[in-house]
Amino acid sequence: MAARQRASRTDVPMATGVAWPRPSMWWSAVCVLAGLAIGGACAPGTSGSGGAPRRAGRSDRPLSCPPDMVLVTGGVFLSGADPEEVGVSPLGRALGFVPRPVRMVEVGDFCMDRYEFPNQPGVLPVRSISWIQAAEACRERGKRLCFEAEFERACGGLDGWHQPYGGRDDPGRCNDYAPGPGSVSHLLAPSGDFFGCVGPEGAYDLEGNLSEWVAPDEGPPAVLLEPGDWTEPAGPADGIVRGGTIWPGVYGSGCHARHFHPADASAYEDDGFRCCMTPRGIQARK
Ligand SMILES: [Ca+2]
Repeated sequence: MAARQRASRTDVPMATGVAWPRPSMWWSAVCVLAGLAIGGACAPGTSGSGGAPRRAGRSDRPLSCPPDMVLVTGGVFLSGADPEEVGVSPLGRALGFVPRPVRMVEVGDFCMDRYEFPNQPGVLPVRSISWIQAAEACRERGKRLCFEAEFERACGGLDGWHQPYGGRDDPGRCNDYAPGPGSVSHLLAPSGDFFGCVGPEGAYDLEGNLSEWVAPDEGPPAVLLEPGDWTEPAGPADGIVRGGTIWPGVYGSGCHARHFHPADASAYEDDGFRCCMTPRGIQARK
């Protein structure tokens, strides 16, 4: 797929580990210097390998998810991005479609649908659905909409990558670089067709294809580094949508792209969703 190269969050491949002091480095420093142990996030083995971790002090049972979901272990991760890194246009800024501020955030363990709803590989995902309808569809399946912090964690990993596959754009790897305008029905891909567009734990299409409705985080997330004026950008509407879509939008693209629509709006044909739930083996979130 033809695509344009855009400035990425780091111009150094993350695989080399030579990027500017990204969170894993900060994180180690914080753990050592501040002695933090919030949520076990400083402990080894909490970086989301998709295995069956045990959470000290929370349960003796290993965590597990249904086979069509991925397990994402909780902990502290880098949330947010600068608008320039995400590619927010002047119009997007004027509309308030900007990423969350850069900060460390804690999230609990969760299960996430491997694909956009209806979570079936090779099937076109559901679109033109309101936030309210999406939340109900998840509820009917014993799940819930993913929280915003969960989307960020599953997409960008612990290091807050710009894309689900890493810190540097690889145009065409996700379905988010459609050249020029086109109909969504023509450009939308069946779930999993972009097989390289996968996050650290195995969730596909977190970037691109459809941008995704998410639920607002429950309670204030923990801010562990650089405390200060971390005012959450308020949206112009009550429904949050995360990630890029088929083409670069006014709100940019990647794991940190963020925009808003009214929760009852179903007219946006490039918006979809996926469901999350609490893993088996720990108590349900309050
Ligand atoms: Ca998506």
